[in-house]
Amino acid sequence: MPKRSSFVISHTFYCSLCLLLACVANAYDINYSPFQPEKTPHLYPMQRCKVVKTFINAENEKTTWVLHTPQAAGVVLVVNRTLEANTIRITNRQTGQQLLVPAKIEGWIIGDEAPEVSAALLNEDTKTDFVLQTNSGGCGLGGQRFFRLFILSVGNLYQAYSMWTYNAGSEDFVDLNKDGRAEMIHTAFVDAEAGKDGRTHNYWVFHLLRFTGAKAIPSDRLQPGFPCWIFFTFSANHHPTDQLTNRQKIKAWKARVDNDICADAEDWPAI
Ligand SMILES: [Ca+2]
Repeated sequence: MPKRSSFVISHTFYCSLCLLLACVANAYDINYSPFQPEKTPHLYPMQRCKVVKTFINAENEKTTWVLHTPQAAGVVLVVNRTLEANTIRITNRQTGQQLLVPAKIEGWIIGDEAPEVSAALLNEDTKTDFVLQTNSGGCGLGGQRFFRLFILSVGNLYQAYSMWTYNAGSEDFVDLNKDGRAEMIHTAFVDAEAGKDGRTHNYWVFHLLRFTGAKAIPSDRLQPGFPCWIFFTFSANHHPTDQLTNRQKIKAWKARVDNDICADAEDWPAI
């Protein structure tokens, strides 16, 4: 095991640090974004699904939210919170047919607030897809961990695909190569072995994902500079790090993810 300097901080400590620094909520930490501040990319259109009805059953502590969906989607979207599990389900608006096997929602649903859900065209077809996200970190600037559930159209049905990211927000969804399709900027927080300066450090790692069928897959080739490793320096930094060799990045990525982000993330390219 490589010896780690005291500078490498644990996720727990980092979250505590973020509580102290908390002032701005943003997708990918704005101080360490993979873009220069004046070159923030154009956002991909997302439509927030607002709550239209809330049903609260105090006796069994169940809350049900019915969310607005675009008319063209032709679906009813319902989130259930119970003592046992939180789930989301989708049915055909006309027939009531179940279109999604009820999918489990991880992360937190706090108080009477429904989780954030947005509609967008994410995969390659022209049917509406959905993204649900919940916070699970409770940290502030730069450190909030989020659960994301993608509900993707496949034929006439929907399939769910989940992952964890940091600092989730609508700014994560972009069209960097301007081809009319969405890319998502995924954020990971990785520590690696000693770099060029002989010390160990933490890094934000940004990947581009694109949605194909029922999955999100890495698509870094669409934009030079991805995946992007940004040295966490306790002050704003937007420059790819030169601390690590390609071999060290590959090693650090595989060691760090280990099914932490999603089932496929260990195989995402590190360089
Ligand atoms: Ca779709």
